[in-house]
Amino acid sequence: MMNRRQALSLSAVGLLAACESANARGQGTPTPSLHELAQRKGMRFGSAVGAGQPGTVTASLDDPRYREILARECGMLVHENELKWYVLRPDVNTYDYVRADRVMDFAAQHGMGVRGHTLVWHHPRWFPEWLETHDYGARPAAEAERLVVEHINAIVDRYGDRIDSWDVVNETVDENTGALRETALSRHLGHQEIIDLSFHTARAAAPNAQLVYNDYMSWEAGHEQHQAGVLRLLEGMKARGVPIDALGIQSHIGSGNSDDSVGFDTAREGNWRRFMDEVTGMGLDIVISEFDVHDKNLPADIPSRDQAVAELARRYLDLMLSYPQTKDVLAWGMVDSYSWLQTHWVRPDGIAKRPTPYDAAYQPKPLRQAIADAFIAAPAR
Ligand code: 9MR
Repeated sequence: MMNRRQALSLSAVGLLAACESANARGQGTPTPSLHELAQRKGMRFGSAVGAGQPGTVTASLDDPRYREILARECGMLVHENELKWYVLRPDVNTYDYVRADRVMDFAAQHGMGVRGHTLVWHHPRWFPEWLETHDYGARPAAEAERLVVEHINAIVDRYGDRIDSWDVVNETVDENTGALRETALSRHLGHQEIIDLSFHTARAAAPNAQLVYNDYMSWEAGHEQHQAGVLRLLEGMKARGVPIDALGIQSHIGSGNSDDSVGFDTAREGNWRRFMDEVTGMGLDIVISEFDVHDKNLPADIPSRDQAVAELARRYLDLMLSYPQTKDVLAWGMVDSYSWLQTHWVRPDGIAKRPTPYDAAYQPKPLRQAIADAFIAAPAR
């Protein structure tokens, strides 16, 4: 029997389909899986998973019920944090693969693909402290180059046969100015140089993998500078012959990800289509790389909150999947209790957020149905 809360939470979008498919295999196991639905249209579906500090939101891999949802719904995984420099590289000489390996092992056991996130998160906040204080010596540009090349080669050498898509550079465009961010590496080597070097190195190390620039410019009002900066970056890379295959559009949609974000849905669809047209017009593919729907500014009531989240997701995915260049869709987490948004920009009323396809009781939500429906409605590619 479904309890009242679960019945309510399913009452919004796609109620009938969700119940029918859930009942077919017992509650909480809708069929076909999201990955199966994606595959029918020539796409893939997957999720982030974390092997972080046990007992925290970053440790979803430790939870057998989370693993069960991944195994059932996903054809691919992405490390939430485990390939980042600040996790892998405790100091200049050490590579600590323990946590990253756990994700790779789980993916292998279940025959899943893996996206590589990320070789160079070119953002001063997310490099380890030692990269700032490192002694770059008499030839600092050469030393910065050596660090980047060595890092990329080491990671791709270890995982390259199992990772077919890399976020080579992540978030290097400043959201407010559209300019490239400065880090210790770019100070020594140059902004453009560090990006180009990363992509050329990745191509040489992984000649058959998809190489992606990944960022969080989104369709909401207020993202215009960010979008323009990313377009400038991509155009420059194409003009210089830098090997890039796709743009990773993180797709953290909804309430906006900042303390002063207002409202829930400030999408500017016409403007966003122009952005998508420009990107795809450069011959680039699209990866929806970190999808979730931030419900910070929605009223607390669960059925209406879930419905608003699902409706926005459907509108967004319909637009995105109308581009045949969109081939992979990855959720940034499958279960609400493990979402990064629980610990970032807490709701004024302090209650838990509901940004992912499954609730904290591991039951599918209207958002899960919205994703399924978007795959069903999408043109084949
Ligand atoms: O979900 C990730 C969270 O656990 C980390 O604390 C945070 C900083 O490393 O990164 C989060 O993931 C980010 C991703 O790597 C890049 N795009 C934005 C994501 C959400 O912040």
